[in-house]
Amino acid sequence: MTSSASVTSSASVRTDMAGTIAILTIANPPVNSLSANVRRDLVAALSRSVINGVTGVVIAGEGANFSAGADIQEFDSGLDPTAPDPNDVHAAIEASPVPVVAALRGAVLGGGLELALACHGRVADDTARIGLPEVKLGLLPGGGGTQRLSRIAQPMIAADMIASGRTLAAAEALAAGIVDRLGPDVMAAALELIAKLAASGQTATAKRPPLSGLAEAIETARAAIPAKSPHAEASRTALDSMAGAIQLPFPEALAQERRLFLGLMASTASRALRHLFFAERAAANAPGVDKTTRARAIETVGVIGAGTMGSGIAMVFANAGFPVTLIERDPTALERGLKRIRDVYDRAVAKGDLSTSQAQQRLADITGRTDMPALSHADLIIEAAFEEMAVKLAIFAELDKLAKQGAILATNTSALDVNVIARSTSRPADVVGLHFFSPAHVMRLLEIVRADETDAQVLATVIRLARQVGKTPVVVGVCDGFLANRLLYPYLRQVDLMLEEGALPAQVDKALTGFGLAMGPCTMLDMAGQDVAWHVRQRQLKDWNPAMRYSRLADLLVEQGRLGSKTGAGWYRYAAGGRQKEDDPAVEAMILAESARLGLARRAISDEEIVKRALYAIVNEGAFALADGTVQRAGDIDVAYTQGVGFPAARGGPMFWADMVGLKAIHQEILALHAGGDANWTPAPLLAALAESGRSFGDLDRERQGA
Ligand code: 3H9
Repeated sequence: MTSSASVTSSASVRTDMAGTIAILTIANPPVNSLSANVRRDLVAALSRSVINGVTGVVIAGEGANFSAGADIQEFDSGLDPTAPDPNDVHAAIEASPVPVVAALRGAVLGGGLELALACHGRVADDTARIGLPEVKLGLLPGGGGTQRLSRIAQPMIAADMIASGRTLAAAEALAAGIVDRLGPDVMAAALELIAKLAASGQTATAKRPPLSGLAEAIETARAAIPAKSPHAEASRTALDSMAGAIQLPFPEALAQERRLFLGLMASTASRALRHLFFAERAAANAPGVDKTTRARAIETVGVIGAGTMGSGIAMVFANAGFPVTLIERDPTALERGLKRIRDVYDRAVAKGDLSTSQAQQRLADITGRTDMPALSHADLIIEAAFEEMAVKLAIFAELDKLAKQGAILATNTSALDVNVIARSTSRPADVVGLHFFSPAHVMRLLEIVRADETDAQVLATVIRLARQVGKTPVVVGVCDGFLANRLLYPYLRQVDLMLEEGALPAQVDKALTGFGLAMGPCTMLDMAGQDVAWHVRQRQLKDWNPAMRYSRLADLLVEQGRLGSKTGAGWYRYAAGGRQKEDDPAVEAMILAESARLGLARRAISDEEIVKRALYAIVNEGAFALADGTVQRAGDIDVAYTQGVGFPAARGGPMFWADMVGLKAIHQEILALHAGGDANWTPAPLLAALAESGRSFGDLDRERQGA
């Protein structure tokens, strides 16, 4: 490229000259978001360049990314963006007398793509990831994206991108007409394109007509919106806005887009999804660990136990390209585990999700062994054996002898004391809990359990590794059930108590799925196995507070051998071998008999009461966990519940939902429930304190972050 000299720089946009062409570089780390100062500096730099008589302008991003779009942080600070708003920036570009070309690399997302679409041309290298992901935040592209993409991109692709938020690779964007040319040296390609545009004259995108076939593409995309998508409303609204390209003159369509954008921005669903965006990123932060903490190198992984969890965990790492040694002492059980893995990959190939060669590669990365010493070179060893302390301690004693120095030793326990496991070894600093959720290769949540002596480097390593293998890490402290399960215990207790008082399993499930949960609690326990929850209850009953009401209904199920779908019966009955559930009169009779035995006059329980009691129990326990320090942020609970327990993302997680309901109201209702004398409803002092001071869980997170 032509040599350039930096001539002007403002805080967020640098201007360099390449001959008579100005190169404006957005420099707003980490992702060059288009905050108010960037917009202002861009307009100023452009106008200065034009006044100085440049023959063309390139807009680029500093570092690896062009721009990840609007600064999402700004959305909560007021509905009207500080001038100039994105449309003013785009108008300035379109009014430029000389061609303006966007040089695209890395993230070209949301407002970043909208900025590029307002330019007269676009070039990209093959690192570019191009998309309008606004719907994933419950928004629509509000800076002309629905209008300009309709005039440039192949309509079926444009409508799908806008409704689904899907990101395109550079080559796909070229084929769709979004990018004019690709080149390994994006700046050289931009200068060439400017020369070509200057010679041929250029038309601003806004002046072009929408492409034909748009109406049909919009309807096709509308029909493809999944009914249960957390952003279905945003997707539909985004397509309505896109239709403006056909129905209205450009300026009016742009004004309509802005109106619809502002409407979505004020919606609870968008606030919830934006909250989760930041909560997900914050959840990876733990005291004493930050981006500068050195991580250990992880190249090989060992997994102990080839059951459902162990084989799922092996796939998580093989899917990300790690060689995995899977240990199971019994050769038959090992073969069963390997077959389970083969079956998953075969199904993925049959569905077209994986190519045969990808599946073969992943399978080849998993080596089954029956001898523990095969793990002596592994950098990370994850124990996923039977959930019993004696079993775990025996395995860790062996690992302590054979694992290499510096290896990270992890347990996938879902409730046992990781401190006890860690201290049983001579290297407690290397021990951590990695609690995967079933099915491990599908569920995104990974609870990282920090034991008292877990080393900060170990924690930093597993946090980074989690993101590398596509999981969302949430760091939690040691307690019974860690985060997700701990908060489920009081929830499930309320379900059983409501069954005693007058509800039936199908009604409870319907009320909670009606609220948006992916699965009702009775169905969930039938799937997970009633015996699993029974073991937890038996452990807890050992030091039960007699002031807490306890229902033995779920225990009666287990005593009758009704362990859930695997035995053909639990809260529901199941056709032979199937998962199709139906109500079982025997269960209803059992529930009614128990109510009678307790002398409870059964009453109609409304869906509203079911939702409140079930969710308030989670919120109250969440407040206890926040106060005792096993959970750092309310946002962590929201991330865990939306990604691990099927809580609807459009409601932001239980703690965000509680903030929306109002902590004062919830506290009052918990006090009323507690007045009945049941210690299950002992209000968490933290909830009381927040309610009394008019603060929210969100406020608490912000205060703790600032502390
Ligand atoms: C929009 O553009 C609306 C317009 O249509 C119209 C308006 C009128 N803003 O994810 P990472 C932060 S809506 C503010 O960990 P990665 C993020 O919080 C926007 N901050 O890295 C994190 O901060 P921290 C449409 C942002 O490499 C840091 O950057 N755009 C933004 O795994 C690194 O992020 C989107 O929805 C932002 N826009 O992934 C894109 N983006 O270090 C959203 C990131 O303090 N962003 N941050 O935790 C992404 O998808 C990913 O962040 C990206 C990088 C792929 C870019």
